[in-house]
Amino acid sequence: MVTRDYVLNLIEKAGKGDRRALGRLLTILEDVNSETAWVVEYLASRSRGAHVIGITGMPGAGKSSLISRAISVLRGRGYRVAVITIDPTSPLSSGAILGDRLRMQEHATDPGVFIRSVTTAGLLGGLSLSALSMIEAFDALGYDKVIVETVGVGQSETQVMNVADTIVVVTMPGAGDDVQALKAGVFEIGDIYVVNKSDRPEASKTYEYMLFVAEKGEIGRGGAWRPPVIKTSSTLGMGIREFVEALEKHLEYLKGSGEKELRLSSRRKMLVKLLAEKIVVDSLNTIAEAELSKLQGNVEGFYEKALEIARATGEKLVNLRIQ
Ligand SMILES: Nc1nc2c(ncn2[C@@H]2O[C@H](COP(=O)(O)OP(=O)(O)OP(=O)(O)O)[C@@H](O)[C@H]2O)c(=O)[nH]1
Ligand SMILES: [Mg+2]
Repeated sequence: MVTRDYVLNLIEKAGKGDRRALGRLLTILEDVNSETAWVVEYLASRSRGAHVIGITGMPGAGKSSLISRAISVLRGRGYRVAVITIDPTSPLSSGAILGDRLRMQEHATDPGVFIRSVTTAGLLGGLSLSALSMIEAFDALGYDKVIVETVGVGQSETQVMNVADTIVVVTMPGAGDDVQALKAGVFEIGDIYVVNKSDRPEASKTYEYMLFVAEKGEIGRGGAWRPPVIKTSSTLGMGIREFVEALEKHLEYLKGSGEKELRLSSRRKMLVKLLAEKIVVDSLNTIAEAELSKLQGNVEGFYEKALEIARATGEKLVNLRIQ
């Protein structure tokens, strides 16, 4: 049982720089439910307007390496930085999160940097309630930049669009196929496009192509902002300053145009949606388990049974009260 005093104490300590307290708070946020939803609400009410940056792109494009380089520049400018890396929970990808950690390890002892992995994907795939709740925590605790690294393929890319202020799409030089894949998923979502691994000879071709589509206005989310295309090499540390500069410019644009407010409101809407989803699933699980344990042997008529459970869940939800 997580008591209110315990959590408030954690938040206070975390606010004073106690990293263990912050770690514990994040563990509570890893599995938000009806009993702990108030924590997220409390944190959200103390938002300090962090710049939430989503980094997405193909697996292995160099997202983590780029983040690690960018952290150094951001720290040099006095910002506190939090990173949330999202693991797609597939056994195949368990190596990815290790890779993420490894690449950012040099910052592990910096008190102005906090890196956390989220292992649970959302119930419907993609961004999870845990990740969103953690964004609220970092924001409330005064982290200036909250960077979310997403898996790189699938739904999380489009979902990250709903929560981040600035979306960075990282691509790398390679076959035209990659560009086609990129085109299918992420041409419309980025605010900044990065061609990483520009130390490789094929990089200029990819860069030229990206510039070409950028000039034609084929990338980006529409509106007055024209997404820049930046060439970087995380290995050599090239283009990192330009990248951070682009992040800052985009933040200025968001503030100046009033879009920062809009993106905060999309983030909160997403939070409401994911919380609703969680409440429904939790109730369903409780009821289903109780009902299923009553059933004996081979069950026939399972559609009717499923409907019964769904109805019972609905009834339970109607009677649910805020704790
Ligand atoms: N040549 C070159 N290699 C790079 C560069 N950036 C990253 N790499 C290498 O590319 C590989 C993947 O880098 P990561 O930073 O883990 O890429 P990622 O996009 O975070 O990967 P996932 O999280 O697994 O999707 C590593 O072997 C890096 O060393 C770069 O600028 N140039
Ligand atoms: Mg990574």
